[in-house]
Amino acid sequence: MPMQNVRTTPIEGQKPGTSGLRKKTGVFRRPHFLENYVQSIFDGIGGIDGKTLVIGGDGRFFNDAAIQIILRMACANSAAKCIVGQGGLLSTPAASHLIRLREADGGLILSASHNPGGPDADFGLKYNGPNGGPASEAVTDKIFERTKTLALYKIAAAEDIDLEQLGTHRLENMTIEIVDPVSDYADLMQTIVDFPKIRALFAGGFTMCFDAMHAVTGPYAHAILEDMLGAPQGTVINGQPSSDFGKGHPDPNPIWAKTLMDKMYGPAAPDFGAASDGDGDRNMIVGRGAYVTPSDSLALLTAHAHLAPGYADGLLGVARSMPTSRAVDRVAESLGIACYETPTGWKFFGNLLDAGKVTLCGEESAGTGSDHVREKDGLWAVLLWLNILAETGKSVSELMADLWSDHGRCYYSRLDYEDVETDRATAMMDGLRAKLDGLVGTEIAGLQVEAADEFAYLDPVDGSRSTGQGLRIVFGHGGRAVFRLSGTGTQGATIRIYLEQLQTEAERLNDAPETALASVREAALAVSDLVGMTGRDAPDVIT
Ligand code: G16
Repeated sequence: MPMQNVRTTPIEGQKPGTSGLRKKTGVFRRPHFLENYVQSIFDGIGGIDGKTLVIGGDGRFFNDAAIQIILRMACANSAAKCIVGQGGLLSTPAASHLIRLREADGGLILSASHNPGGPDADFGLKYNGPNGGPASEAVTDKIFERTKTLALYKIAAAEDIDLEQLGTHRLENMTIEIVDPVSDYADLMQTIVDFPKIRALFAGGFTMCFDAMHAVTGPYAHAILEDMLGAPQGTVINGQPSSDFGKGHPDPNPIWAKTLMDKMYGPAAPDFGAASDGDGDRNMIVGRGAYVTPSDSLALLTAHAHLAPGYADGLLGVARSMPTSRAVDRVAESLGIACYETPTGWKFFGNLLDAGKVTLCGEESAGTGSDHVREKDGLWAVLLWLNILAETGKSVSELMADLWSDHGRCYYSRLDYEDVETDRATAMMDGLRAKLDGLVGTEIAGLQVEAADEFAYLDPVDGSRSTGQGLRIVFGHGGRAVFRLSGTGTQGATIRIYLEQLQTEAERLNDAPETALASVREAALAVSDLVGMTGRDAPDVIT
């Protein structure tokens, strides 16, 4: 079989963002684009000669064609083995688990997560290391450097592999093993949460709706919730993965998971609702008439994780990304465990998890996870919630009410301004950054500024420092506004404003979030002059 060395030239714009490289699908399909990036990954990690890689994706358009290219390139770069999810499917947490279980040297995950899929939508590729987690900044920097000098890539001229056929295939000297994407992951879940307890909950008539959003968790949810845990057929909706996610936006939040929200706030609402995203790492939790913010979900899971067998000995510590609300900090303090604050991006949790400093971690962007893998894990969060509901016998609303009365409520919301002209978004951030030092002690929209800075993170494990990680303004009485530019968008710039307001007065724990956050929102818009600087008078998405 001929191995080809194909001459190429560097392609601009291959800098990995918050979570790998995400671009329009059309960009990934341009000549050499994918090949250049894959070769840069292989070179950036020191070559893959004799190595084993896990490969899979969320099934979006171009998933299977891209996997065929990656396999031919892995072969030409002398990899020993590739383990691939059947049909090219692997949820991100399942891929992370497989890397760890098989002691692979890393993996390539094909996904643009919650972004829509299709020829005119988005595609993405990221490299995860031998610990199963997203590559550290040091590694992604090496990959990016390589993209700037690349002169050739290696690829085998070979027929496509049948990705549906379970078992072992050969491509020259490389072995390809096609595995069931669900079974190892389902086995892992049984070691963490109490399956018999949850089975008894469903047997007792507990009802649930899980919206797989036409994405990768469909097969996992059908197998685990319906087949193994006995939830009635029909509990999982939109459970068949499709290459364009049923023309939807596979982002589990109240805007994009509207079908589920309508059901949960309707007259015949089930006891529990949940959704997951394109690649299965994000989750949304909603009770009957009770949406739970991701920040509150992290706090709730921290408070009750010990009820599940996997965490019966308690938690070592917890971590949250900086923009995530400080609700979990309050729970951690009451438990007497450490709470770490990291930049946005799951990769920053890896060292803390590997070093045994934290057991749970999470982000406002609907990501929650634990040390069982090195990615956030949507279905795991849903199962842990089910375990807690089964153990306590309480409803979602009752659990939340208890959490707020014990620790206060951190009202929370995120405003997203999408596809803003990059220059204008940058100018707004620069303008605000320049003001920060002078803000402390001043009053904005009636709120007193207590602190204002640009977040930088010193990794306590490897001593690396990450700067420029978001502008934060802390107000008196538990208010906070954070400003960041998204690192996952594929068009223009996305400005994110994160709003938070603590409330501890018992009679104000059930205010409408918009009311509770009105002052912080007004102050955030005033101090940033967002409307004047960007010409946008309203956010595109509010979660
Ligand atoms: C990725 C990262 C998360 C991050 C999120 C949003 O999630 O893994 O850590 O919170 O993007 O990032 P940004 O605010 O920069 O857009 P996913 O689910 O898209 O892989």
